[in-house]
Amino acid sequence: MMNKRFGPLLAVLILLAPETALSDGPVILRLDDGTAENGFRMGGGLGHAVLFEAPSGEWTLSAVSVYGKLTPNRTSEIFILEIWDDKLNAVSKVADRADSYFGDEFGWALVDVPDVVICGPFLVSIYEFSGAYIGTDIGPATGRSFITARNPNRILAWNLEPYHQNETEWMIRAVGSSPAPELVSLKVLSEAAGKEKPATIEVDLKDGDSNLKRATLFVAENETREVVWSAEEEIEGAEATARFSWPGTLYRVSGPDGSVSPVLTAEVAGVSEEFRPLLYRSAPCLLFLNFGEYRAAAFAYFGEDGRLNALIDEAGSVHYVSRDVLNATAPQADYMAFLTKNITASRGETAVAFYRMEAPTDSWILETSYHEPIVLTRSPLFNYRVVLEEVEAVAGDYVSIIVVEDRAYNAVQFSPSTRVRAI
Ligand SMILES: [Ca+2]
Ligand SMILES: [Ca+2]
Repeated sequence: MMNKRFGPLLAVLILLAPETALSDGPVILRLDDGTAENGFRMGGGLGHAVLFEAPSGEWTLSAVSVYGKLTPNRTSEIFILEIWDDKLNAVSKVADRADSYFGDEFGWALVDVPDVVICGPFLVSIYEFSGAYIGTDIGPATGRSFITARNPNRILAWNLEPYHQNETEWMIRAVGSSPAPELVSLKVLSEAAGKEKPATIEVDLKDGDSNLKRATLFVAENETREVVWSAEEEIEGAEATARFSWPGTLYRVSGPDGSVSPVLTAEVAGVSEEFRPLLYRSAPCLLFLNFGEYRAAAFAYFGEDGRLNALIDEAGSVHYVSRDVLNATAPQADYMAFLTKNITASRGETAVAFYRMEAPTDSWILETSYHEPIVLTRSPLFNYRVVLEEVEAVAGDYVSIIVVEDRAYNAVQFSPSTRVRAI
């Protein structure tokens, strides 16, 4: 019921210019975490293969990124890279010199492949004939990294002891593209923002392959470029209109020892009537447990009255719920007993750091950082005395930034040239 919010946006680093889309660049599919714990060469005509799924109906694969390095005494000068469809037929391939792409140190090589339109699952495999090591990410893995062989094309049994398939990820990524959301029109319907009459922005969008997903408004102070407000709207299909309003306010979180603002929040969707007053708004945050020993991306949930009512991490683990939430769930339950057993957010050992975002003038890249952490020093019986409040934004000019995403991981950014104004 509590959906993940902001995650994709926080990962998005995009350029923007007034009323122009600049980020319909390629999308990178990856299974690895970006750091190599090891490197392997197969030799013997065997391949390192990774199974991906095209993120939209027709996705054009244009390149493959491989993390690798040359083998010191290599017996082969060339490598072969192949793209296989779900029936293991090669649909695109490249053969080239290994030393044109790899060096003596590990690094990412971008290998251009003949463009191929892909539907559904596909395999990317590289045969290095002992000429190169392929970077290997060891840790929790998807089980979608394989060992393959060609002619006939086949997937072989895993035999890389002591490494298991479910802890090994080849550092091979697929680079491709699909139609990105496009702007039809962007109108600032009302530029003065006040509680009575909010600033209103309307954006008409279209998408060539009909998989619109979400539009998000960010409002940033013109001078400092700090984002003070965000709001998102789910959209779908080939055409959509998103309408945003900003009442000239921002959110502040106060704890017993001070407050932080602006805090970016969203109204919680899909909550049943009885929980709605308790889980009204959520804010993405970083949760520090055991004096910072453990940290997790999480969401803080606040009630309509502003009180902190829940802390739930990205994986869905509940670290705190208030007495009111427990009462609504299980009226007979003893909160003190529940606290001892189920609450991992221990008083004094837990802190919550809320995100802040900036849109610097020089780069126009939305940057994410954190506010000072709020340490939960008071009792969970009193919601740690942490409260969310809506307060007036400083009067002045603000810029608005709209990020539009589709279900194929495209994220495009637009900004109207008209500013909005807090009055
Ligand atoms: Ca790793
Ligand atoms: Ca699309």
